Amino acid sequence: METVTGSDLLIEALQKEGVEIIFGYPGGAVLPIYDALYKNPIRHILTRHEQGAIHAAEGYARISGKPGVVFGTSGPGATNLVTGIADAMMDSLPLVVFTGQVGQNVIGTDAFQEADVIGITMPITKHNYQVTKIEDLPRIVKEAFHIATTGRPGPVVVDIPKNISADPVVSIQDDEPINLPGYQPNVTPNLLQVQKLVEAINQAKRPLILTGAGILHARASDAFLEFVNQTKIPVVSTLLGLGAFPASHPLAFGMAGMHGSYAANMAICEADLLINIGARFDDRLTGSLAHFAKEAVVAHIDIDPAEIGKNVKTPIPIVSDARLALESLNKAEYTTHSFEDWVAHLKDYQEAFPYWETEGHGAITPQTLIKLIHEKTNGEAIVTTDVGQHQMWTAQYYGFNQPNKWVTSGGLGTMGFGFPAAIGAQLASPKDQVVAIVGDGGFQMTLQELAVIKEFNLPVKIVICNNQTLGMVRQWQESFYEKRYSESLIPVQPDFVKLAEAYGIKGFKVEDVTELSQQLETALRLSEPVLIDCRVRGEENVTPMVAPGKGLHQMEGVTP
Ligand SMILES: Cc1ncc(C[n+]2csc(CCOP(=O)(O)OP(=O)(O)O)c2C)c(N)n1
Repeated sequence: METVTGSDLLIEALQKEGVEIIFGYPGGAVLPIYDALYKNPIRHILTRHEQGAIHAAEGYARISGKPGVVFGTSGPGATNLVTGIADAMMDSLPLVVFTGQVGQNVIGTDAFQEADVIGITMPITKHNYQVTKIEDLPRIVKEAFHIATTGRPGPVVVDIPKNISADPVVSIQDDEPINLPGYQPNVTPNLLQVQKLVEAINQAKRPLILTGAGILHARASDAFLEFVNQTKIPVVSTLLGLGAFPASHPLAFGMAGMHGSYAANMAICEADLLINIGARFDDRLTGSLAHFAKEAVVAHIDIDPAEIGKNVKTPIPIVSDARLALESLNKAEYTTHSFEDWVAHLKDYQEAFPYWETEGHGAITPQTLIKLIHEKTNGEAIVTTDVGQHQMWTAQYYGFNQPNKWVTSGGLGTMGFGFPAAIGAQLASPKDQVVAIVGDGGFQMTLQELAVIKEFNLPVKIVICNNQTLGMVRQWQESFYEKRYSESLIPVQPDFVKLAEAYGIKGFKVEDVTELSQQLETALRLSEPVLIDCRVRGEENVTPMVAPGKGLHQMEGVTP
């Protein structure tokens, strides 16, 4: 009888799932797994840090719609993955993460490189498993992919003790269908609830739709566009929902929330019906809940019933996949054919209170930088960001017109996310132009992955929005801590261009606004990785802003 190892079973199971790419980093407890991978056609991307691997897997999942797969070793390998796992959980990205574990005979003895991965990841995973019997491996892998990708997507961890991955076993055929009685996500909408929403739309005078990433995860932008064109309801977006609806559409009123547009926030304040499709009512979006959407009846379409009514009272709850709900809504009859006065009123806000920036006086303003990146990429690039001011300027100024081109860490707000996520995005979509817009602070958290874009000649363009500070922290200290810039100024920086060159990558430094356009164009044209260290005005702030604890109507910095 043929004998194989647990690792062989694992690789076979991954092939059955159609896995084409794995991001990871080896170590003692996963050596048997890496050995089984050695002659296998599945592509492995060796990042230079486990955090790079998991953010790359998130970028891959975000763009491809397929689960990102990660390998890491036990102990420090696994703990280095923790931030990315939590990030994927918050932003509903499907990941299947395999961690090595010490042998079962020493679990619980503080053995070398032992960490309680199950305990550590329990609150930040959709589900986790420790494999205790080799025979269970194929079933667990199958279940892990099922759980990660169905219902509300999320990360699943599979912890594999070394003896299980290394020991020989008689080859196991697993043809059983998945049987998880406790996990039956509901994806189809209740038609009575849908009808209730249709009636509410027909009665509303000032309806508004809030788009979230749920539309993007469901790949439902076409159905959504049809819904808006049919109902003529104006649309605002969350940070993560950008691109679900074209920013240039006449009914698009931009991003809402802390750094959203005044028009979008006032639309929420004044709406009489708020239809949330696939968004969490996150505090960065709602501001003070006591003041949130006071005039509105709230409808919420979400695949995760736990999100509905969690923060905001929701008389019209619809538990459903966004696409299925929209398809059903698109079949309905709408008696109101436009909300002209309401839309005109919002247009007045939009024209009177656009995003504004201070005069650069020859220096590059971050806003100019983002607008130029939009122009030079025709607004069609996949754009990833880190977290901070540059992230908010990108959200405000890039003008996402296409779905699934925007990759950012929204829920957890993870610095160091943007660059490795760009690697995963580029691997998921080799033909797309991928631009990673990063802060000089965040980039320094994961820049070792420059080795990866060099090794695989990934034509990712890295644009450092270099204000020589931890900009968003500096801004809060200016606004809320009387300019006490405690540990937010970072005067000592590497020479980023030389650093790129040290990895064998082209680097440009741009300081003058007159050179920016040309330099960007040159970099974007090259079919190789390029880093652009763009020096921007350091004292620029992201405006307008809803200060913490304030309502959306109390937005500050609306005008210069
Ligand atoms: C891992 C992590 N640590 C700390 C923070 C808190 N934080 C949020 S924004 C920010 C500053 C980011 O600075 P930079 O990367 O230079 O971007 P900028 O805001 O200047 O555009 C910090 C420290 C975070 N979000 N993530």
